[in-house]
Amino acid sequence: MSDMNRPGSAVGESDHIRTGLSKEQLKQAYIDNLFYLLGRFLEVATPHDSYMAAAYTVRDRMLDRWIKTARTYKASQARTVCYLSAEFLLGPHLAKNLINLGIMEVSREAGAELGLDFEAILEQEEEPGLGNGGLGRLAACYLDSLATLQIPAIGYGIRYEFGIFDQLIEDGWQVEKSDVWLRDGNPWELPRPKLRFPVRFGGHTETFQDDGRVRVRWIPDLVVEGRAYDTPILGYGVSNANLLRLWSAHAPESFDFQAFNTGDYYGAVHAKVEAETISKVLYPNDEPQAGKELRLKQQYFFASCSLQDMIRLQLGAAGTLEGFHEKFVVQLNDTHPAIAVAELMRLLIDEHRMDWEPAWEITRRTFAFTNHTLLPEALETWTVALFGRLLPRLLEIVYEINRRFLDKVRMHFLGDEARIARMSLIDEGHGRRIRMAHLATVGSFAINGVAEMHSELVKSTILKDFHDLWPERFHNVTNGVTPRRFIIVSNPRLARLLTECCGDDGWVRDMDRLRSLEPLADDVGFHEDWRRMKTAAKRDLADWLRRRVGVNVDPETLFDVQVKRIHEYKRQHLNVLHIITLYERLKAEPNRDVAPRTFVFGGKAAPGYLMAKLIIKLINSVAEVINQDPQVNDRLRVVFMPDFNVKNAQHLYPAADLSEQISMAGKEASGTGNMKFAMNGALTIGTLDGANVEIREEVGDENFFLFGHTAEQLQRLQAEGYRPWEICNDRFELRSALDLIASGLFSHGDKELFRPLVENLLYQDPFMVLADYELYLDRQTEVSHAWRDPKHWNRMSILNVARMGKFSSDRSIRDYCERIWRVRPVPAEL
Ligand code: GPU
Repeated sequence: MSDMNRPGSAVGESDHIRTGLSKEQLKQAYIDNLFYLLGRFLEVATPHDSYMAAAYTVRDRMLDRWIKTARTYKASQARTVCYLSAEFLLGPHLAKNLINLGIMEVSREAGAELGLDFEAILEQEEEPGLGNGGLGRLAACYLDSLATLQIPAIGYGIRYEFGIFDQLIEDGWQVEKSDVWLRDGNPWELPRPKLRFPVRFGGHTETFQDDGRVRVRWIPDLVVEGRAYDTPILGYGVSNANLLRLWSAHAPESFDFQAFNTGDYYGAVHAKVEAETISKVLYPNDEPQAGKELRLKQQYFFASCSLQDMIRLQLGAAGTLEGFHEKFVVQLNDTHPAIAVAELMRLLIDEHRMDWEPAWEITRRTFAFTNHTLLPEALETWTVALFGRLLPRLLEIVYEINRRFLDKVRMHFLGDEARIARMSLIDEGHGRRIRMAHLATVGSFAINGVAEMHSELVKSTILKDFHDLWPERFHNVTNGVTPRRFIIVSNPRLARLLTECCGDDGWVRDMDRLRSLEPLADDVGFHEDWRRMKTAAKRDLADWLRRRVGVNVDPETLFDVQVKRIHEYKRQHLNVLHIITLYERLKAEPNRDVAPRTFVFGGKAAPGYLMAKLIIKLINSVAEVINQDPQVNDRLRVVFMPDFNVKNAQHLYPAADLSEQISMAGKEASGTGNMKFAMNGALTIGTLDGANVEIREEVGDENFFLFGHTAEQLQRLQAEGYRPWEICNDRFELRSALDLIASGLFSHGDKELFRPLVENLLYQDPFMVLADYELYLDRQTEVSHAWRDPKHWNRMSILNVARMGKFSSDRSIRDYCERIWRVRPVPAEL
């Protein structure tokens, strides 16, 4: 090894083996890493070795930027955004980092010259699936935009040893397999073994005198240590690289020697196991609330570690905690980290000997809270009993926050006892529970929803009383997704076309520039390019489905896609009812002229959510019958893509013609898949729900297939006494579709299998599938007609892409910076 290669030699020179970006340097660095980090050489390297060496080669180039960014931020003394989230659904790093570094093409060439199969290397990466769905993926998009916009930011979360389960489909049913993403090593993270903080659980509290003041001491019965693992997050086309810091739980010492020496070997190891369980596995429920003790432990664990880390940084820089809120703003990603409000109070008061008032002043000026759901069953509460047993000191603090808060409420709404009970942090009605959304709201200077409609509903429903009290604290920040992953990485053909049309790649950082595509919407030559691009993506998907799922689909057909978590409110079963109706129409009238379609579904069901699992089984069962029926299978195909995750999703967005966003109006806070599809040129069939409303506003009513009752209409229907079975009486095709499921046609004659699903729809239908069925079918008929006119369809598709600029996560992050965080860019230079 030459001097230059040795650690410690100056970095930052453009000719350096660890930093240089030329093809020759990349090749040399790759071989060097293969040799020194993996103990291999080209001729014997496995695809996984190649992936690791490539990843280290890329990481080296990021570290350089990361260190310089940290220095720049430190010197600037700017405010840092801390994004606290129980989930970060990052997706594969390698391709994304190559893009953000601007070395995708040169790396591809370097790989080719070394005789490497570049695609196979990218394929090697295990998905870091530290999230369930929308909320976790949003956090990942926001990290990308924060770095790209050069905002000093840290993502804080949990380094789960097992992420979201892998989904297998066996006999049409979902089967869960644990996700061992760390098994072959994670080249993107840097362990920080010296960066560790204690986190207490259980035990009791006592008071003591200190300088004439009464203070509280918490004597826990378990102390867990949080250790930091850092992952650099590089911005696109800039030198800024931010930090994602994830906490892993450990026992402070591996053995309790006292117990060990007295012969209690198992007892001694027990504490270690108990501690390490905390970061073992991600809870696989999106929109959760199971009330599990371990979940509360996870929440407190990462909130506490993150705050202790911020305090360390603040004391290191300023030597005092005064002005903490000027140096840090903490965004709570839903209520999962809301316990941080009470924990910051505890740290300031108990550990740093502050008085209540100044501590509260700092706390409520530090936090901001994003709500991501209105579903009543997803609003987190913890029983006082569990909370007090696990976190006795935090319960005292929550009570004190509540006492002072309710005094204010009492004064503001003189004598309105009902309101006081509704607003209390403690729900006295359901066995005494702590309402985490109320804690987050009371402890935050800003509260926001994730789409216009959702933010309005937050103000008028779940947090209405708080909006009456503090209207100025309520905001909207509509979600967005990053075009780096969801256009450039996923859909390179579209990216190239957009760059050609815009004259340069400026659209990647300023998606509003795609408006310059609008004049091309009627250009015959451009239509040809558009068609070619789309068809190529559809061929790729068809190949992938053949290889990976073993099904054949025809790229000439309309690709109609619904991928997202399986949930009744998202109404995958409404989509299935449409398919069954088409099937029946074709069976009754074999020569009927219908636009040939391929229906693609994908998504995981929470393992304990039986109805969602039955919906998966229904989709697969309908697929089995239809795909094998020669009378229709040239015009209808149904595919369930197993294990929907970020990696697999990237094959879908570019190939979709129609995006299904058919949730019950008022239930989907925003949705973000709707954005990913539309910015890749799919047309949307959707309800007036979440961000669909704004997408339609942007792309134009005439380029969007709207259907369904509004949230208000549905509410009225429900208030009047909704009787779904009556709808069937006058809708012959609906009745018939439900009967067909019940008849056993899709279950080898078994009439029982789908009975719970059919009866639920007929007699409860909590998400009002039947109420929207006819409107949905009518709209789908229009979709089919539109598909028959490719010129018109392409025009709509082009206009969708041209007008989706608002839904770049860069816009969302700018909104947060201006409306909530009050932070500015701090550019890092190489
Ligand atoms: N969402 Br709360 C999740 O994915 N998980 C959750 O625990 C909660 C909300 C989703 C919403 O369902 C979806 O509408 C939204 O687009 C997304 O969060 C990001 O805001």
